[in-house]
Amino acid sequence: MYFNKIQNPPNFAFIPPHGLKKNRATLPGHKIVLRTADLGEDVFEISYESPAWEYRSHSGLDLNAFKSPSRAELQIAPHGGFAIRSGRSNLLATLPQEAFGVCGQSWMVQFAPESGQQFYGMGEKNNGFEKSGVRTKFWNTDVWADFHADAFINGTTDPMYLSVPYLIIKKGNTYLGLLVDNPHAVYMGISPQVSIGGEQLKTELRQPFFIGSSDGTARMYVIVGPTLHDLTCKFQRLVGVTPRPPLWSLGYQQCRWGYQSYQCLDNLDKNFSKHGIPCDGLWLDIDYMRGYRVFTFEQKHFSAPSAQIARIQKRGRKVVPIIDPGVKIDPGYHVYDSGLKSKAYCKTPAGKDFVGFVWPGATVFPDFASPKARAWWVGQVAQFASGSGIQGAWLDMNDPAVGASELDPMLFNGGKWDHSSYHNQYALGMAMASREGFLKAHPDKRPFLLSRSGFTGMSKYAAIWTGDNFSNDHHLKNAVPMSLNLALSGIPFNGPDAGGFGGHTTAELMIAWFKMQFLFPFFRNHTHQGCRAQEPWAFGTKTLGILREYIRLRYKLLPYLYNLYIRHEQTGEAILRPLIYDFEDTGKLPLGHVGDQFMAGPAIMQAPVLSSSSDAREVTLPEAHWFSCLDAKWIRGGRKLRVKQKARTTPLYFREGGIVPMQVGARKDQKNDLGKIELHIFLRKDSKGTATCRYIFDDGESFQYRKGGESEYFIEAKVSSGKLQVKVDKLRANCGALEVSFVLYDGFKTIVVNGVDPQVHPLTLKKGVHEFAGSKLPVWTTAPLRF
Ligand code: NBV
Repeated sequence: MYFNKIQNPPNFAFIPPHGLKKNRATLPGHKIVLRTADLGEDVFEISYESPAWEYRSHSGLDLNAFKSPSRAELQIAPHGGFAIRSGRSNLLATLPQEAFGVCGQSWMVQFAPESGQQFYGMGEKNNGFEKSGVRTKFWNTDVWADFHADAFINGTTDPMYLSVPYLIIKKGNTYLGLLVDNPHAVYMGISPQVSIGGEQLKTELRQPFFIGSSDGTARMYVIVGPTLHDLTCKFQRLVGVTPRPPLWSLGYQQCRWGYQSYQCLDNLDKNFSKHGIPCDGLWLDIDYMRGYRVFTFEQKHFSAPSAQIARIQKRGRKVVPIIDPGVKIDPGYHVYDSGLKSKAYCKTPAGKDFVGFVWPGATVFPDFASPKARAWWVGQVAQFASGSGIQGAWLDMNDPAVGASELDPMLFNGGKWDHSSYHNQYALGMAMASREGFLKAHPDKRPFLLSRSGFTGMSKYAAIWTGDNFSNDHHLKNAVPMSLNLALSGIPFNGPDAGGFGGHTTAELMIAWFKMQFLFPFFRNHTHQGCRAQEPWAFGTKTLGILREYIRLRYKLLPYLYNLYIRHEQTGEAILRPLIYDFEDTGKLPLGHVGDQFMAGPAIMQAPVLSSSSDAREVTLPEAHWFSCLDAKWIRGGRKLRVKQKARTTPLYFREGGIVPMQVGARKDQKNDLGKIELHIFLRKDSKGTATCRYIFDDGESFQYRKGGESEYFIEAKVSSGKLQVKVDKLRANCGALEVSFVLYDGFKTIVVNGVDPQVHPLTLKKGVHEFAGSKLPVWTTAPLRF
């Protein structure tokens, strides 16, 4: 498979003008039937069907998620193309000729380009934040095995491990989404330049943009936002939201290829305690297994796995082992034997078990497309999880990685499905079955899974890390746009390996990386075996101090972060988001290309310095007032500014109107009490409008919240005649009462809480200094109150 070439429109036969009659058309090799549906809320299904194509997507879209009627309209044209219109404006239209075509089993849809359009999404890609000019394929790769080292060291590989064929089209402040619900190798050409031998050919006209796939039903969904926020919520509801994760998975995670034994875990645990660094997860890479046999422990590394894991977990850190799908061919090894008995492995066209070559040597692969094989895997995971007491796992090599074997002969669903119809969904099937296995083992514990590969709908089952990156500035720079586009593509819980996986990192890079990633949805430090030590204490005292500061800061902000996840499950809202998600793109201050800054939720903006050798950058501050942590004061937005950070500081901004729940004091370990918080209110004495916050807390680990087992408060704050008026509404307190102290960022004389409630008046405000992100912020604080 060529990864870097996609289909060329001139090779396609398109439905001719007036070629669509009663939604039917004939094309070489295909009798096309066009089926459309308005799913409500401006979500439309468009499906070109042919007896030559199958629909084998396991994305599990929720087509009933949309209740209210659409305002926009889908119109079908006589040449088989379509348009989405709202009132009198055309939001999206296929080309007026040559809209839908085929070339053998491949199909293509061409769209009319419009000036001013910009493009985003595309899941996990190395091709920048905005996608104009991109030519790309969606085919899960095992990046280090499939590309030359130059490409993966420099961060130019495409495609990568995960495929979500989803394109976001922006025009002004209107956003549309286009999801191709097709598991084969989908491709997109976003008005690509024509080139030969690396030279671009000059073309006068703007090229159309097109999408298509190598095979399978041409089914797609068009969603009208109109805002990026609304679009993301609808898209996420269509593909399924990430269920509320266990609190521990939001904490800092420590990993390394080489952590393999109880001894390693014990040492790590002691070091984190000694250095006063909170850390929730200690990860085990492949060497904990007996000869890389999945679902086993090497006896000399773990003499009593369940007791030893229990000992570490009792100290407050979870143990997270890697699980690879490849099963060693080894008669007598219980997993291999039972899989054989259950006919659980992928077949070749000759009906043999498909063999690849991975860590354990000759290996067979579970056939996740087959319900029976999935049920077998569920059982294996459940047994492993209940036997060892683990509550989460790391699913690697599920691209699937099969070593140097050609993939074509690896068939699915009992040998009935060709490779390309399930390849991109292999990790999805593995994640589905693994989650079910964990739930079977621990029915009232929220499992946490991290996966390398994935497909549309993946976030219902697992978080994603962006695979094997490198410890260099290219990967540091790629991380923000990649995670932002993942977040917009329905994969909210994601993050890169902090510090970089391949190559030796440096203290400077670690500092830049931690400052960038400490508020990412997922925060795990990981490195390759043989690379220099990458634990926070491995770089001397000064660096330790800075890395520790940013890890502690994540824990300080954990109540805020956790509530972003809660909100995500309720509405589909993104956690990490680009500026265009929260702000209008005005002609005065264009935001469409700002992919090196981000919002973490609605109230915090980070503009990290994405270089290990610089301390300055340009920041785009959208129109608003911002409390700048760098300057320790309020500054005006609506402009670009040049900023300079110090060794311990970073360009971090709170947006006016935000109320940010934080834990109390500096966090020196991973113990959390979400019922005792500080509410940081970002209002100035002359602020207009109301700041609001819905704060929810629960036990952080069980499913009781689904039966009302949580406490929920609604907080409102506004300035009136120089006083700060705060209202705290207790909606339910099923997880206990809330203790709050208020922290203000302007010198208010008075704060009035819940009107004239005598129980809480008079309230005194104490002027002080809040040490935060390396700065000393002037604050005014109240004593704690109970609600
Ligand atoms: O299990 C070893 C590594 C793992 O550390 C890494 O995070 C994965 O992405 N694994 C890949 C296999 C070997 C890669 C060269």
